[in-house]
Amino acid sequence: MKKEYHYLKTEQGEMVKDLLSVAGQFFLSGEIASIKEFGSGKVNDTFLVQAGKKHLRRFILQRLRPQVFKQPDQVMENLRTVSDHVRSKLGDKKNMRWEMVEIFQTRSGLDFYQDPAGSVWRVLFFIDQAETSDTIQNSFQAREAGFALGYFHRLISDLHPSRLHDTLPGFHMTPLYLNHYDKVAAGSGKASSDIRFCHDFIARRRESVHVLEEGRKTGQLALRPIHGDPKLNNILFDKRSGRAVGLIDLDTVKPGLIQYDVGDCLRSCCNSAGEESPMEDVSFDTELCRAIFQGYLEEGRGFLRKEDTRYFYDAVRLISFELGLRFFTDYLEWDIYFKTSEP
Ligand code: GN1
Ligand code: MG
Repeated sequence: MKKEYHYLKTEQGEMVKDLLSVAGQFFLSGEIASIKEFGSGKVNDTFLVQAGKKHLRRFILQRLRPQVFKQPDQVMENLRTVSDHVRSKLGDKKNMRWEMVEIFQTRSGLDFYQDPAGSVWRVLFFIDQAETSDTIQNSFQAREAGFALGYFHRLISDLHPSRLHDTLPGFHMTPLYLNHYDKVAAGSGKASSDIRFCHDFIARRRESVHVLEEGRKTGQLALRPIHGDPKLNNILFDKRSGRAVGLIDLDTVKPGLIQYDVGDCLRSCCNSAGEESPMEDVSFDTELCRAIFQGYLEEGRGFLRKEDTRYFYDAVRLISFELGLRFFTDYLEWDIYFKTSEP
């Protein structure tokens, strides 16, 4: 069979990584049928691998972005901890489909491979008969999305946050993004009417960025394991029934405030035009929001406290602002963090 990609072009344009030899750490080289780029993540490099002796199976091969994940071994330890925890709780439930990301180990029995340049690579089992969606289809799907986040939160709610490394210090702490923006903006020579618009937009809202962190400081909100990136296309739906069957992209699972998760899920799913749409098409659909909460709260009853729900409204505004702030700051810094296709 044709080998489709042997090399990965890094952000710097170097052709340095021999994908076949990386995949060869996990599979016998004669078993690898193809390796193709896959997905639309803005951080890691992701490939679909087909491999197997008689029957080909699909796997996800990923390189963790070293500029973002400074301690990729800890990201992998978290993934192992969460994956084992959830799997032990699911037991052999037969009445409902729920998929948990599963690590496929290297040929020497490790959870990841570190290449000579220091990059961490891992392989995950591909989850079949499931799909993701870039735009929300209807209220049924919205309710399922809410259920997925609530169920995931419930499954990890008894995992003590101290068992997880903080792999991205400052991730989802909006005031810290604002501090960083202030420094970058002060030294940036970029100027245009769009840029001025963004600076003004931020100036008018900067007082609001402390709301969740204040809640944490006063003890109203508690640190718990969170997903960290529960946008629509990180939710898996069963191909036939359309029911949500799992959350993927667990690299940002770490101790945090679940309000950021709820806010981010609403930010992503209630904009029925999808994340990559032009600004003028973006809206927030309150009917979808209602459906998401119906799904979420049914699961949430088991672990939410009264104070938790009081912050949900603030959270959706805050996380939308935070993401805008992060992308705009990265633009001012010449796109060193996110892989983007448009200014
Ligand atoms: C990044 O790589 P991806 O698309 O899963 C980012 C998230 C943002 C998202 C926006 C570690 O996630 O925080 O919400 O882009 N992940 C990290 O699309 O920064
Ligand atoms: Mg992500």
